Amino acid sequence: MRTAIGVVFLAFFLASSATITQAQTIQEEGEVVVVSVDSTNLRFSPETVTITEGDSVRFFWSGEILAHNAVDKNGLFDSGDASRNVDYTFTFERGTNGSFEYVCEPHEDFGMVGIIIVNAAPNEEMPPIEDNSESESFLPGFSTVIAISSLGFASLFSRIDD
Ligand SMILES: [Cu+2]
Repeated sequence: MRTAIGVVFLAFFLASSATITQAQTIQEEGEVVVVSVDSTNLRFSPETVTITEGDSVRFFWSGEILAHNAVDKNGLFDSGDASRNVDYTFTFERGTNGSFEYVCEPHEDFGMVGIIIVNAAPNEEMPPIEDNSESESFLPGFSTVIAISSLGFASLFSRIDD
C-alpha cells in the first residue's frame, strides 16, 4: 500500500511539471509585427504599431534606394548602422509597457519617425501565483489530469495485488 501511495505522488509530480512546462511555453509565444519602409522611402510603414508585452517588432526591409535604421530615442533598441537591407527583431519583454518613439537617424529631419505602443500583458498571462486556488483556475484541466493518473495507477496496483 505504501508503494501505491508513492506512485500516486509520483503521478501527481509528473502531471504538475508537465502542466507548468506547457504554461511557460504559452507565455513565451508573442506576436511579431513587421515594420518596413514605404514607397516614398522616407517613412516607416506602419508608422504606429500597437502591441502587447511579450510581442516583437521586426524591422525588415531589403533593396531600399536609401539606407535606413530604427533607433529608439531612449536607447531601448537600435537596429545598428543605417542600411538598405535590415532584418532586426526586438522583443518587448514584460515591464516594458509604454510608448517608444524611434527614428531613422539619416532621415529623422525628413520626418522618418515611428511610435511603438506597448500595452501591459493581461493578468491571466502573468506567471502563476503560488496559491492553489489561483493555479487551479489558471491551469484548467489540471486536477482532471491528476485524478485520471491517480485512478490509472491505483487500478494497476490493485490488479497486481490480486
Ligand atoms: Cu531612413
